[in-house]
Amino acid sequence: MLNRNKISLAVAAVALTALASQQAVAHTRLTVSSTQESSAAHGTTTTAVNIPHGCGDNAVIGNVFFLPDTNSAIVQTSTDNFDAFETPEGDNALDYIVNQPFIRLIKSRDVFEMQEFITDPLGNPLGFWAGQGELPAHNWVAQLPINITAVAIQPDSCASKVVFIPAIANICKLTSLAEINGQDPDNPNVDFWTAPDVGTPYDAPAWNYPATYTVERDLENNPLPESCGDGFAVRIVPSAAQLNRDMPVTINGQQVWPLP
Ligand SMILES: [Cu+2]
Repeated sequence: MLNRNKISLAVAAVALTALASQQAVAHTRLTVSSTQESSAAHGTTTTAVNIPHGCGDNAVIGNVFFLPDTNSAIVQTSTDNFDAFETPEGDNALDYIVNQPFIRLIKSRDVFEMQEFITDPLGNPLGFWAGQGELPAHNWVAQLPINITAVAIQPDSCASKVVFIPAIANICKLTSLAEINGQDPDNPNVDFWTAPDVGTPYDAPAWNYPATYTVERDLENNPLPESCGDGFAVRIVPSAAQLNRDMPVTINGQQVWPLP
């Protein structure tokens, strides 16, 4: 009896794992989505924005990717079991991390001919947009390679890990925001992989859930303060102000997406 239970549990586990990895394959994610914290000055994680399909039957003709700007980011902390999150009043991302992660673009023209950095007001690269190329809607996968610079976790904080929520848009038609609002959900003009409920035109639909980039605390070299217990997870999400600032694609001072 015991053995049979064990076997059916194992079968269920395999089935669940298969389901989970299928979901991971189905959506736009980072190929490497977690790393350990590091204070190494030049430490980076090599990863890529993985786009597994078009917007329904529409080919992807552009992409936007950026990390949250910690100056304005929404900060959430986990409550129980690291699953549910709340947004404490007045918390700043730098309460939990020592430094903002930036990106380095790995030079590549495999999918898109044009790439430009998306920067913070000081000129530091938070992300990029890419265009002039095409990912066919079906049976092709695009990988847009980047490095993400190392992040250190605040030693006196209770953060056991920090989950960055990047904002990603797969652009399939150059349209106005109005045409995005009313788009066909089966063959959309753009697929947003962003946090829902931020309150911008770029929020993902509620059924969607965004990509993540997790920085795990190095518990050996940066142990949690005793008073923290097991600690909690922190989630850092681009603010509405940042989404409205960084999503639009501008070439030579002219906004090309969304169409004005
Ligand atoms: Cu998908």
